[in-house]
Amino acid sequence: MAALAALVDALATGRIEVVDLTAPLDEQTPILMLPEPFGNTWRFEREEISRYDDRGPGWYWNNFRTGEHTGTHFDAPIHWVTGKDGDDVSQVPPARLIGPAVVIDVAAESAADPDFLLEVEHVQAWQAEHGPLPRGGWVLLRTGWDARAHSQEEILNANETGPHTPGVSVACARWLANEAPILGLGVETVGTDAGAAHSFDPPFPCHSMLLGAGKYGLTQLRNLDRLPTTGAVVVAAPLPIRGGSGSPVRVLALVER
Ligand code: 23J
Ligand code: MN
Repeated sequence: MAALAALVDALATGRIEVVDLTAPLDEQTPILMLPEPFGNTWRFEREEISRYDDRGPGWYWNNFRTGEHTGTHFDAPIHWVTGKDGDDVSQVPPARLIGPAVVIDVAAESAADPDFLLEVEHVQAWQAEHGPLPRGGWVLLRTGWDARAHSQEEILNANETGPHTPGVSVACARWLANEAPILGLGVETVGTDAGAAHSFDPPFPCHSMLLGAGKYGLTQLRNLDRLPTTGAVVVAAPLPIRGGSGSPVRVLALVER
């Protein structure tokens, strides 16, 4: 009880701030676009049921349809073939939906090179300065890409050679999956993998290796610049879609001020 009372008090006094890491969801929310012959996720779409009118005089409501991987969303292990025997999104233990988070800031590197890849050496240098990666926690990769989230074109940054967005190298994805004690990886881009990751060996290494190791992904985060390098606590609670590979998610960070 004492810990929760202290939390409630800190929230009321502003000693702990709640930072929303979620991109708003509407018909313009950008989506990943895979090339032919692959299928693609639906955009967020909605249809009005009634709006204080003869279809419902006292009430307003909508139906919506969306992909599991549209907007800020959670990748569950079964999203990838390497994790097919792992948890679906409804099976992720609730205790794993709340955990510590650290921010690795590569915004400057990503501005200079949109194909920037995080390497094991970068993470080791980060750890030398800030301590070990959090056990059961998120690594949040700050690239500055959230500034592009208003535009499908800008966030994908594609040309004739495909999308160019920052991410994680094959070796670093393998290391994060197999050597790091983390819960998962969160990014500001439309997927946890770099734009060029379709051509990596193996392709899409973050998906392949992290989900294969029972870890999770979070995408299209924003406001990572408002988090401390270490010490935030993240609540990421996807919808419990039975058998689902992922879900749109509201991601909240608790930050001590
Ligand atoms: C399917 C295939 C490739 C990728 C993705 C999905 C995602 O990024 C996703 O949203 O999980 S790269
Ligand atoms: Mn996804």
